[in-house]
Amino acid sequence: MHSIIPTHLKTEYLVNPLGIDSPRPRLSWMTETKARGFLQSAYRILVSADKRQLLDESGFVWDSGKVNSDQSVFVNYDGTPLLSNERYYWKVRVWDAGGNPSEWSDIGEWSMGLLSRSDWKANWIGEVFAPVEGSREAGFFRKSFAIGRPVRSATIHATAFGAIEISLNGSRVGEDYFAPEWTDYHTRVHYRTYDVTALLREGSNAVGSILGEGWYSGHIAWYGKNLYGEALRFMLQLNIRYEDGTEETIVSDASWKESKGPILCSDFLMGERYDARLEHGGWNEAGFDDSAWRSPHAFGDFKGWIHAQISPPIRVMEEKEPIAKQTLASGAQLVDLGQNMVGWVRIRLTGERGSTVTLRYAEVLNPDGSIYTDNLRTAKQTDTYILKGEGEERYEPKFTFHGFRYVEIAASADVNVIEITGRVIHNAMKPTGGLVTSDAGVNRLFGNILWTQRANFISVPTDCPQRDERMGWTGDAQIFSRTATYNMDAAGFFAKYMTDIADAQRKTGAFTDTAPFLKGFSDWSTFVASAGWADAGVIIPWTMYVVYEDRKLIEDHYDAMAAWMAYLVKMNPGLLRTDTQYYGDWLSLNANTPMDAFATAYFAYCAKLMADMSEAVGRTEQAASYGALFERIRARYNEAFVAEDGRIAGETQTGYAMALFMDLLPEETRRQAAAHLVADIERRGWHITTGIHGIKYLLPVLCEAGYEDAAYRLLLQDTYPSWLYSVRNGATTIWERWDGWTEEKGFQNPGMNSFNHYALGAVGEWMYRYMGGIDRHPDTPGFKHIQIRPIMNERLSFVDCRYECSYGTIRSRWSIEDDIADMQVTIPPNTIADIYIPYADGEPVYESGQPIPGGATDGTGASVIDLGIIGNRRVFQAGSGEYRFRTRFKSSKSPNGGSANDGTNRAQR
Ligand code: RAM
Repeated sequence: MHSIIPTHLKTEYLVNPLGIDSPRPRLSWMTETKARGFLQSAYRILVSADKRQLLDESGFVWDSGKVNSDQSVFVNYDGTPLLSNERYYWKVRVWDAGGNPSEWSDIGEWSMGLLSRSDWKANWIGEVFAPVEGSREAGFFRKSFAIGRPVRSATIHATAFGAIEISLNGSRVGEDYFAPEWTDYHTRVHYRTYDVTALLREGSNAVGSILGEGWYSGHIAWYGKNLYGEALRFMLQLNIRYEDGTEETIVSDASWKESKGPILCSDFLMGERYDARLEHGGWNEAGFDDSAWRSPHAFGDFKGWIHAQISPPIRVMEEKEPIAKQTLASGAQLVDLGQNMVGWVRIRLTGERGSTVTLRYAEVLNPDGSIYTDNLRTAKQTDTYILKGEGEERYEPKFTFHGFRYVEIAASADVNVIEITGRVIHNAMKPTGGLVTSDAGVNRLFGNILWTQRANFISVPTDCPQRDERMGWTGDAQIFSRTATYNMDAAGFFAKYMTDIADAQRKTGAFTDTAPFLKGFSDWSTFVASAGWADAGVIIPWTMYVVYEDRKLIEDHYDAMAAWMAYLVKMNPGLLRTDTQYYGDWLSLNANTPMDAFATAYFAYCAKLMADMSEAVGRTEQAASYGALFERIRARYNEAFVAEDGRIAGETQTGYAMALFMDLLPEETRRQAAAHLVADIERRGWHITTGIHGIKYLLPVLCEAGYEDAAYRLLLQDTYPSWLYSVRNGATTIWERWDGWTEEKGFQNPGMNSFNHYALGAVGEWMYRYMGGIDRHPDTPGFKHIQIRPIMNERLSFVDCRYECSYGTIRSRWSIEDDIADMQVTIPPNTIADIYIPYADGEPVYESGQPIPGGATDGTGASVIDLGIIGNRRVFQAGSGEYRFRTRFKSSKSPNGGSANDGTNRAQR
């Protein structure tokens, strides 16, 4: 018997979250066992408000009882109502198919936030703006209080219009940056919850907070400052529970004290200016004399939503050391961190009081070796530190971030910079993917995609992290969303972003092109309803459903999505989508996909996804009507844009790829269209012409149509324009445009030339799903039924890919050596997988050295089932465990073009 144990307990989207406000949180777990073919037949969940009672099983708020079910993802809590500010502990045990119980899991926990408005006893305090463009000082707020008896637990709940950093008795509370992050502050603001039990002590205590501008009043994009308002303010409450059972609440109110301090300005786009001579030593400790500080301004209540943040917070995730330093002609130092990244640097230095150090950040260098800042537009990305001259000093900014690889340090001669460290920030999502191949360029490309995600998952999925933009462009986000979910556990991040999208929705039903939407600042007629952008409101929930089985996200946004579909139908009664301004296949190269064809394709696609999602949440009638709508739009699309010989209006790679991927073509036309697509690629010398949309669809449809070698040629192409062209020229992140820099012309289009834009990195999805071959089964959401279908190609000798889905880690490694295909596959517990193996006529397939069928059992009775031959593959179904298949490769090729694919030419969704 192998041991079985549930692990990786999650509540809602996070491990042991504090302060959630969903009344029936959903519980998920994985199961660990070495047994092959493990399927869960039942589970039992116990939840208690007391850890000891959970351990000795003496008291619960919920005992699910033994539930006969294989569900282990998003099980709804179903016990007695959960209480504000309470902590809950849970454990789970499962049974296998033979009825054998597992061990109990380790204990997971969560705490509830403040569930009703009346639970907030605190007041909004802060400051009214004294407007001085670009130089608003951060406010320091403090309050002393006494603790007279032993504390059992203490929790801080805090929210802010602005960005807040909290401290207790001199220690920073939590590790979050820019809390409570970016939302549509007209509609909603997040709060954060922290356990501060360990920071309190009997006697005098002090709580402090620093309030920066954040997204609330700092610069956003090119719109200037104070987009949401001027009055920076926060609300904080410390709930203390004493050992004797009594409770006390310390709240923000007019009795706090406020002062300015060393942070002379701190702005996301502009940078920070910090004068260490103005520090108040010990300001957040109990003994501090605050008699010279003033009373803060008290504000009335906020009428919008105050919700717990459901996504993981922004944290420092990694540090980078410089790989090179040099002195520039100007005398300034240039530091190279070796990686285009997002965050800032921390410096250790000495120097005289009043001396200044100026740090300027940039992504790339000019030919003369100076930093290239033309592409920043009006963003300054500059931090300035003024020394206090007291020995060794340490500085890093608090309320700004930069997109950079290089830092230029200009300082007076007396300043000695001892150390400089890059601090990498992003929302703290768990890494879930990995890929290594025999090609170093491909590996670097994969790394560049990851780094670009790290750089741009900063509260919202931003287009870029450096210039005066950094907005949540919905088109880029939907195109990259599937790649993002392979790289990291992005379920909570996108669930939060869907709230941003829903909050931005116009009264007409139109979704917007950016979210949060800058109401009143964007021209209300632009940045709305654009094809491929606004459609994110449908595509993202669908993506979260197929990856994470998140049905609740569909339910939560169903009405919003239905309103969007109704808007589209109303605006385009003839079902050809011609209503809005479009960006189309943005940043394509010499290939214009006609706007109406592009937009109509997305219209059809959304109808189809709505049909699927309606089905998923049991709305059968709507499923049928969206299905019918899809068919009607599809028919109109074919009439209007598809010629009899399969040519599609515009004859672009993007046009063909979208039609094939989105299932817009009748069966007979699919092959013709695919042939036209490949002919175009070949005519262009095996180069890509797509912009940010076609790029997602291109390689998958080539593989589905049997042109897998063409897909590999595009991937491995390293002449301009191509992914590896950027890699070959030193890229460490994905560039915004193919032609942002070329050997011939150098930098181009400085107004729109980011070197850290993830959209063209949407090929990451293909890398996992096709090159690695790790996918969900097309009929099943989540990875409960897995499909391992790697597209092997001798241009690479091996690919090793892994992905941690909701059930555990899936691995697919293949290699081709001496004509032998070798596949190592790991399937996680409580799933089954269809595994596609190159089919060589008459050639045997071995699993762990044994020919199959027959003999592929491991003694537990679990076996590998032969599902027969599909196209050019032999398919086996297997349960959890590790497998190793070997067979001949070459003779498996089909006669017509060397395809080892099954040639089913399916549409993909
Ligand atoms: C640019 C953004 C983004 C794109 C829009 C249309 O400003 O950088 O990538 O979605 O335009």
